[in-house]
Amino acid sequence: MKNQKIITKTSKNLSLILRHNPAVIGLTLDENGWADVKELIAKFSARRFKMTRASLEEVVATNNKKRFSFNEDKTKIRANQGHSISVDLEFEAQAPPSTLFHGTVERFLTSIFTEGLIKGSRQHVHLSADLKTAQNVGSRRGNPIILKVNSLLASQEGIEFYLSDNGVWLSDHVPVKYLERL
Ligand code: HQG
Repeated sequence: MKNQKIITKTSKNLSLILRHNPAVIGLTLDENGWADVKELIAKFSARRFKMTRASLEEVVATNNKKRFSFNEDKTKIRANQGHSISVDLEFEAQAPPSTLFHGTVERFLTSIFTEGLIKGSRQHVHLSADLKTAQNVGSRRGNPIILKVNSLLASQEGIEFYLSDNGVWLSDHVPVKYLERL
């Protein structure tokens, strides 16, 4: 259990560092969001708490949302999605399932049904292929409201969708006409 606590704490710190603020430990990411693993371990251990390659590998392997990935030779690591800093994750647009879902809360609905789904501080709007994930995402903020996205029509009409390495569907903006409250 103690180990699990450290893993969770490490994961939360990594989300902050690799998605939002690498400078907090004096790190820089390359243009594609990659951090050098040796440098990350050294700088993380110096400013946070002791991190080893083994503990980092465990975080990557066991993370419930597969938030992080190594490159092929495991010299670099990055977050798969969720960034607020500008990085190019090299996503290629691809055909989405005909329906996608977005979990939100009541207080955002007026604005969402005025301007569509916007990315806010993140680099993309986050969508899911399954209802359950959208429910969980909405629940982070209160009683979840689920929006159904007519992604088939949207993609036919030129809206682009991307799939992150950890299975999150992303888009730049989803206009109101493709949204329906469930
Ligand atoms: C809302 C977590 C007003 C949107 C989750 C959401 C997810 C609008 C909030 C991932 C709006 C943005 C992303 C508009 C959208 N007016 N509000 N026009 N358009 N919104 O956190 O989707 O644990 O950036 O409904 O599980 O909640 O970090 O996005 O409520 O997968 O890996 O603006 O973050 O994953 O909030 O969550 P967020 P999200 P991690």
